[in-house]
Amino acid sequence: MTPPTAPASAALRHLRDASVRVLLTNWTGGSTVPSGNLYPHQWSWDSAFIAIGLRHLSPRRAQRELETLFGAQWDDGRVPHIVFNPAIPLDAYFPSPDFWRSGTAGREAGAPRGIETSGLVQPPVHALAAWLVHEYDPQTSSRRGFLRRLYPRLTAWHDYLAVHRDLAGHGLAAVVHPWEPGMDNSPCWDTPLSRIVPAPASSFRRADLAHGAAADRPTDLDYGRYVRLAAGYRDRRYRDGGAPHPFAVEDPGFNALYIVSEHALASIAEALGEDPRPHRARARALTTALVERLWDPQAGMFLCHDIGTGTLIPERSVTGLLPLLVPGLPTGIAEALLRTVTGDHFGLGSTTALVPSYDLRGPAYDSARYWRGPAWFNVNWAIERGLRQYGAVPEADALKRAVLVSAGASGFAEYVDPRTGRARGTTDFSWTAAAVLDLLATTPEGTA
Ligand code: 9WN
Repeated sequence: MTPPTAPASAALRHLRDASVRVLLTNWTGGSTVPSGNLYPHQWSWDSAFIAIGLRHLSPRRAQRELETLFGAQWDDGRVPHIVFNPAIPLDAYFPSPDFWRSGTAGREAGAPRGIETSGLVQPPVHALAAWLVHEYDPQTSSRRGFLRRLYPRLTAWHDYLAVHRDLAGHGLAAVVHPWEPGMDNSPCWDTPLSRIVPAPASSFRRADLAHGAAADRPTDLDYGRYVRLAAGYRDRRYRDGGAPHPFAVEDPGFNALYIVSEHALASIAEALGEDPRPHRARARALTTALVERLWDPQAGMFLCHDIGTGTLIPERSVTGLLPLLVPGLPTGIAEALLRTVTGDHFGLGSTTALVPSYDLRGPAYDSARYWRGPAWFNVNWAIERGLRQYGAVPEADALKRAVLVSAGASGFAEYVDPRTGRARGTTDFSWTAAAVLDLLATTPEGTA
C-alpha cells in the first residue's frame, strides 16, 4: 500500500465538482438513486448517507430526500428498504414490485397505498442523517418544520425495531434477511444461510448481472437463498411475530447505527422542546446489550449473533468495527477496536488505505466480490468518524485522505479492492459522492 498524499486544492475543487455532478445526475426529483443503472429506485440507508452529503449542496434537497423515504413508511413503523419508482420498467431491477406485492401482502402491516415498496428494512441511519441535515442549516430546517414533521416518523421507526425486531428479547434489533444489514453478501451470513433451501434458479431472473461483473456480485446460489427468504417473509405477510424467522441475526453494525440514531433522536427531541430522556435511556440500554451480547474479547471486535443457534458467528466483518461510532464504549473495548482496525485482519494504514469489508486473512476473503472483502465508502465514512471520536486523529486523517483519493480515482466506485484501490461494482455511486462531499466540507482546502 502506498500512503495517500494530500490532494492539492485544485484537485479538491475538481473532486467536489465531480461529486456534485454525480449527485445531480442521480437526483430524480424527490430522491436520489444509488446508481442510475444498477439500482434505479430509492434505497433506505443509501438515502440517509446521501442526505448527509447533499446537505452541503442543497439543505432543502437533503431534507426532501429523507421526507420522500419516510413518505413510504408503513403503519407499523418500518421504513422499507426500497421505494420503487413507478416510471422504471419492472425488469430493470430484481426483485421488482410484483415480487414484493407490498400493496396486498403488506396490507395488514400497513404498507402505504399508492406506493410500491419492499417489505424488508435497512440499517437505521436516518435519525443521524436528519440531525446532521438540520444542524447544517437550522434556519431552513426550522422554517420548513423539517424536524417537527420527521420526529414522529423517526420515533415510530425506532419503535418498530424495539417492538417487532427484538427477536431474542435482549433489546437488540435482529435482521431477518441478508439484505437488511446492507452488507448483503457478507461471509457472516454463510452459515445461517446454509440452512435455507435456495429457490430454483429458473424461478427468477437477476437484473444485476446486466450492469455488474459476475465476479463482483453474489453467486446464483446465494441469490436463490435471498429469494426464498424474501418470498417466505412476504408469504407470511411481513409479520415478525409467530413462527421463528428462518434467518435471524443480531448484527453489530446495524445496532451501532441504531444506537447512534437514538442519540440523534435525543438531540432532535431537545431541539423541539420534547423530552430527550427516553431516547438516552434506550441508547444506554442498547449499548449495554451490544457489549454483553456481541463483544468478543478474543477477536477484539464485535461479532454477529445467530439467533437460530444462540451462538456468535466466528467471522470478522467490518460490521463488527462500526460500534466505533457509538459514544461511551468501555475504554478497553474502544482501545481493542482501534488495535483491530489497524491490525493484520483489516490492515488500516499498513496493507490497506481503506478498511476492507471482511477479514484480509479470513477463509472467505475475496478482494473483488461485493461485501466479502472490498472496501465500501459509506462504511469508511463511518469508521473515520469513529476513529476521530475515540481520539485516533492521525488514523482518521489518513483514512479521510484515502477516501477522497480513492473515490476520485475510481470514478466514485460502489466499492474498491482494498489493497489496490481498483474499482469494483458500478461507478458514479451516490453515497460515494456524498461521503466525499461531507469529508471535503471538513477539509480546509489543500490541507487534506
Ligand atoms: C439489495 C443500494 C443497495 C445497498 C446495499 C447493497 C446493494 C441491493 C442489491 O445495493 O443491495 O438491497 O441488489 O444488491 O448491498 O447495501 O443499499 O445501493
